[in-house]
Amino acid sequence: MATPELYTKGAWVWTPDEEEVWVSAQLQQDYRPGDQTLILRLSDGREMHYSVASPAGLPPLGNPDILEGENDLTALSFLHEAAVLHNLRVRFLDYSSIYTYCGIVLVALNPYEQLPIYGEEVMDAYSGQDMADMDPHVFSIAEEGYRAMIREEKNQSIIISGESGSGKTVSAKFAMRYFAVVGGAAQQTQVEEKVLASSPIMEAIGNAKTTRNDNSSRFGKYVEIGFGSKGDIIGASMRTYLLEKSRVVFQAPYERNYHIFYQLCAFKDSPEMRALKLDSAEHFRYTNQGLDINIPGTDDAVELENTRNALTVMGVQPDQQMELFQILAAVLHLGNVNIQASGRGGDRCFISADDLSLVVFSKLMGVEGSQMAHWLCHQRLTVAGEILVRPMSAQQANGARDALAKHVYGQLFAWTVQSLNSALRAHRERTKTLIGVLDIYGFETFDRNSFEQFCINYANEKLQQQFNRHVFQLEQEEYVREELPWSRIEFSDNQPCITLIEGPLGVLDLLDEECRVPKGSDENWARKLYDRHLDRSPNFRKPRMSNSAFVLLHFADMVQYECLGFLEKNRDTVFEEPINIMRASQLELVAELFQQEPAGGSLSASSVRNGPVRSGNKAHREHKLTVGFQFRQSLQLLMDTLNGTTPHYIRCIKPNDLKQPFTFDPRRAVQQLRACGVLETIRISAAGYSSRWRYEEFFSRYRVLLSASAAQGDSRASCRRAIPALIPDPEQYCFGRTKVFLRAGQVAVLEKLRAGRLCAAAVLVQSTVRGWL
Ligand code: AOV
Ligand code: MG
Repeated sequence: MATPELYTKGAWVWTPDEEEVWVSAQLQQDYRPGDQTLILRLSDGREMHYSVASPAGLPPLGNPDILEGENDLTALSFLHEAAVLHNLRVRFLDYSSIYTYCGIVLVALNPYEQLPIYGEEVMDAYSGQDMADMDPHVFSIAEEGYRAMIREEKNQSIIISGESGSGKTVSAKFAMRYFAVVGGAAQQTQVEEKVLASSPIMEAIGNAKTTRNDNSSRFGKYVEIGFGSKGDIIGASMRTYLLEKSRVVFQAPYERNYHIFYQLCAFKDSPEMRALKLDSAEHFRYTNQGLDINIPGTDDAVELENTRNALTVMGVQPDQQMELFQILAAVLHLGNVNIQASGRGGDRCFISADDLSLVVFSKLMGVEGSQMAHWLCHQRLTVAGEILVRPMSAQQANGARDALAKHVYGQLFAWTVQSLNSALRAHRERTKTLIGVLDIYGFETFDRNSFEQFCINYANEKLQQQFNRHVFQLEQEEYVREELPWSRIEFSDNQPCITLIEGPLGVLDLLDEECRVPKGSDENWARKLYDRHLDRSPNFRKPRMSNSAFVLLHFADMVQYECLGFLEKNRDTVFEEPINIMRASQLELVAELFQQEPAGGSLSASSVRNGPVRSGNKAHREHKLTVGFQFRQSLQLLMDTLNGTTPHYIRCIKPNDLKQPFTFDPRRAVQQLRACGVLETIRISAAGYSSRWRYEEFFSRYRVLLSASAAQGDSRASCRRAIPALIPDPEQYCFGRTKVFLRAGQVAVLEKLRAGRLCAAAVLVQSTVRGWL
């Protein structure tokens, strides 16, 4: 790439820097082959000696000024990390441009500031345009997907990735809004409105404040928007992935439970909510563990109005809404039920008959309080065919109570998704093609990482692999198969980490096995992990100071997971008796929630058990699907779905950890760019071909452009004859064995020519017809 002749006195180069990652410097004398050092002058005037003998060799060269701020980084003359980082920064800080094309990927930097670039007039400007003519934007990617869907009659997907707080959910919402506006023009229906209304509802019940993001998605979501033959929206459906249920009963410092609880508490004094006996969120155990119940800049009361309006748009009537709120309030009261230890050595416990929280909980759920109190403190066991009732310790009962709360919330979440799906379902006509929008929880690491972070990071690992496979592996295999002249571009394959997690005897397998063995424990599982993977799996480490934690080297970063609690979270069991009581509730919705047996594919469903696993009773340990097992399956299904679409990628970058507007921390940015392979993506996009047609397909679409003589013979020969006339620059295409490959922007050129030709033909027909009349 960079040749020694370019290293002359006065040339600009990049040199590594602790703080800035790369700083620019000017060469003080010509470089001659054989020189060991270069003398550089940094912009602050300091001189330094740069060792050419280092493995890096000559430093990367600066790009010509004219390329500064370029909106597609494949245009850079010198393509290296320093140039990519510099350009993203200049665009972000000097031009407030948060979007940049990095080859086929749109990179989006989180501005942490509302920008006036999402209005309908902006959407109109993007609508109907070619990507090559448009400034990078979520809308340009959405438009590209929409046009490709119509042109190729093929399902598309917008895959949004990036670490926690980088802007995925915001981007997903703008993409969906774009489809609603662009696809909503044909008929005046409520479908578009409903598609948009699903977001605030899902955020209210599935998003929460974490230390990384004030509005962090704690579930994954894949929304498929269905379009009819005219490109108009006709419906949508949503699949969700593994909700973080532990948050319902526990929050780390400075985090919150799901937004909806605080929204309800903000309405505690409203007359219509009086029956719910709400209080300030500070007074409920399930909402006060994070110590701070507020999010700066968010008014939970206003948010509840938004949630309710959205529910109304979805067709959920006010009395049904109150039923939902009633169950949510009941969960809060359940958390305040006071379980008191009793018996010798505290092996038993009880709930006082006048425990107000229990009374309110039971009333709100339409169940018998005394029954509930009994079955929160006792369990039914079947030992050797006999049914026994055994008292629980206060600690066990607290665990059972929390498990019940999580279960109720999980069922309510699943029920809501189902209801939204029925409201969004297309009735009138059959969907022709779909565009899916994927917005999952981003990669995250906290002071303490548990099963939830493990699952979230595993999902991100899978998504990164889908990207690698599509962009690097399959692409290059196709070039080789089609016999194009091609030199391979290397990328960092994350298969070893995925094998470590989901392969035979991997982390998930060993976890499931430990959940099945009679005396399984988190400690034993840790030991098995060390035995199996230490010094054998390159992505596995054991922390020096702990025997109950392990470290995984993910594509994005190293994460230490604490084993404590993994088994229980993977089993996700609730006791059967409290569930039976719920099932018999006088309230329709409550009864309905618990009728549905935990379905195989539904990840928010817990497995119900009627005794403790450690009882050694075989009947209790059979055929249950663990959370990890189901999650692995649902991710595989998601990958299959995505692989059946033409993907469009948006890569969100979190430019600083302080949520500061337009602040660029180069170290954080470069870490994310490296992890997701942005540089390699630009390289392959610059060297490769963004579109391809089978010769027959090309022939049938662009027949109007071929002269009569060129259109003779087989389609391959015709294409070879015709294309040089249509695309003068031979660099812009390449003939493969069965396909013609085109560089970025060429399809747009051909489409314009075709449209012009068709239009001219139509005018001709019209004038001929007029002539006849
Ligand atoms: P995430 O979805 O990627 O994180 P969000 O989309 O929730 O991240 O973004 C986090 C916050 O960044 C938002 O609440 C906004 O305040 C701000 N933000 C992001 N994108 C924009 C934008 N385009 N314009 C203005 N502000 C923006 V997580 O769900 O935690 O992985 O699990
Ligand atoms: Mg999100």
